[in-house]
Amino acid sequence: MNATTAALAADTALLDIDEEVREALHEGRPVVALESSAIPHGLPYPANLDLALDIDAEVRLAGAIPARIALLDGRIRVGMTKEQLERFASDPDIPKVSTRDMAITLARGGAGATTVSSSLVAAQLAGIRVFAVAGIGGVHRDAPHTFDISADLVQFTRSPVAVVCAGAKSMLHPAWTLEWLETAGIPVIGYRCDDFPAYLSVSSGVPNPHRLDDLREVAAVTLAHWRAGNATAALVTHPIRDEDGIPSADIEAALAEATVQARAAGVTGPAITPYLLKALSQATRGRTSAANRSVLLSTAALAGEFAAQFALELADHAGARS
Ligand code: PSU
Ligand code: MN
Repeated sequence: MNATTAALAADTALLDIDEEVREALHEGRPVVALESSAIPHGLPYPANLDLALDIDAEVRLAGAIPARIALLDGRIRVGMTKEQLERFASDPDIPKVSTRDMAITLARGGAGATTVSSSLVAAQLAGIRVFAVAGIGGVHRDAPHTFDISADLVQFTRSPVAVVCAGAKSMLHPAWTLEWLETAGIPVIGYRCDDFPAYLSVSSGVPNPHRLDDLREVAAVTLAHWRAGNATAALVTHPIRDEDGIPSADIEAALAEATVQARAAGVTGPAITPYLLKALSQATRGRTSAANRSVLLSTAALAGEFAAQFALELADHAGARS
């Protein structure tokens, strides 16, 4: 590689990997990457900080190391410190940064709260193979008019990372999101569930294309996806706990109201997701906040367990080859 080619290659020198995360990756121990966009743009301070710390604790309890991703001072941080989390939680002006916006933030040296898409770019660069998020972005319901399809979906076609989630966010179109994923060749595996979950509700009413009940088998399928040469993501879906899920009829009622408000306020583009999530919480008088907490914690725990199973599967496979 000549100097020009090298200068244009993906550059891990942009990464600031937390020491504990670096060691775990080096030793092949399970690591779960997490996004940071919900921290400044989700709950108010300090509830957002406490929730982020609780999510990290769930990942640890399940036997993996959490690696929360963010952009800081023109660098990609993998594994935020408590002080960094505190800063993100207390500053709502830190912008939401998707893959599209990543380079601008990096080159200018500012801070950025990474979405699923930009977090996956970072996870891939750092060599992390498991990512957790309660609700992925997807095809928005007004997409036929707005073309609003989350960059999360497009990034799945570029990053070989297992995304453990409770389906797509409630305000999205689940059937169109699954169609998009099928077109893109992204495996979607329901872990112990028939239906594609709907984030705050147990079911979106649309089935997962596949169901598996053994997490080690899910790990084996994910590995097979990559061994076959697919450099893309695989989705592992598992719903919110039954007792914490909100009936979809209630979500729909609240959403109808929130959507009217959003239109009246002229909210579009990247602002629409955080706006609708907040409006949903207000319309249900905080009920969605409790559900949100529940699904964030359960997804983080499952991702930790999955990462542990995947590490075993990978070690077995590596052992069989040597
Ligand atoms: N939670 C929030 N605000 C957000 C998101 C989550 O409170 O903005 C992010 C997630 O990181 C997800 C993104 O990746 O919204 C999807 O938004 P869009 O539809 O703009 O791609
Ligand atoms: Mn969008």
